Amino acid sequence: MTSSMTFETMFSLKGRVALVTGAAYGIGFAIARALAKAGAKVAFNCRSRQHLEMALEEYRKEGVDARGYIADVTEETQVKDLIAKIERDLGTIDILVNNAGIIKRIPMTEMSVEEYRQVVDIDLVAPFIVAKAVLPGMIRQGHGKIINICSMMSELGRETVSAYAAAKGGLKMLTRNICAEYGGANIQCNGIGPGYIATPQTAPLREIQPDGSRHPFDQFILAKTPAARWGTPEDLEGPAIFLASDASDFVNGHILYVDGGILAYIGKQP
Ligand code: NAP
Ligand code: GCO
Repeated sequence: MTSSMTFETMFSLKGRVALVTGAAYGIGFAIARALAKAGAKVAFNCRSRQHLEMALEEYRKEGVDARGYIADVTEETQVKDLIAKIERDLGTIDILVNNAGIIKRIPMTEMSVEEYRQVVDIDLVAPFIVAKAVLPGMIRQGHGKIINICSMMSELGRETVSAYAAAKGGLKMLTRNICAEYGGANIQCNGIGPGYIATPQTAPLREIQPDGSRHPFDQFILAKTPAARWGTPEDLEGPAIFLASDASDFVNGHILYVDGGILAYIGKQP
């Protein structure tokens, strides 16, 4: 805690402007809601008008005055326009959460190059595009927080997720490189590595089987997780507030794994 901070202010985001990409639902929605509850003015984007309208209603129900924008994070022109609109509507962005992401679960021998490129474009190239667009404003104002949403697959491989693991491994190193390049401008760039979280992205891995049993992968994750449960988007709220706040001003280039202990555990003996 630096001399200008008090315990009451070190986790406060009052007066800060936050952009959470892909925050129409899932992890991004929970993080954007948390940053707003901590005092930030929040903006989010997604590609679908339907998702945007649904999300705005959900934010309103939660008492969050979020600003929503349609923008595809892989399109640099759309991202530049997005940042300009947020700066017009809310002010210079203090906090960026690169959350938007997809996964394709296809064996490499069956995955097309186009499918591989689509995943890498969204999960690795887009965080570069968005960070590049917000860094000038952070440098001008002398502070900034960038949080990249990484993954267990930033550390581990798994069958059928080659593109995703390559992208999330690269995102870990992009996080460290932004730290290296802009730490001197008082910009902290860290990652959050969620474990297995119950969202639409992982719904296929949790489907109840025809015989009423749990999905085999669901059972596998429960055996691999010391907490013996799937994470929820809400489990990521505190870590996100910490990395977005003054409390983490000397934390840089770090990937904070929020995984219930998966990475520390060999797995329950069958
Ligand atoms: P999700 O439920 O599938 O939500 C993804 C969000 O990203 C949606 O709002 C989607 O909205 C948006 N999006 C996708 N492509 C986009 C694009 N090109 N431009 C703008 N928005 C885009 O995913 P999630 O489970 O919440 O995951 C969020 C992040 O956490 C991802 O980076 C994921 O890799 C990571 N993660 C997830 C887990 C997990 O277990 N769920 C664990 C570790 C890491 P539109 O489709 O409307 O654009
Ligand atoms: C998968 C899952 C994971 C999670 C997450 C784990 O198919 O293995 O979707 O990739 O989404 O990334 O941290």
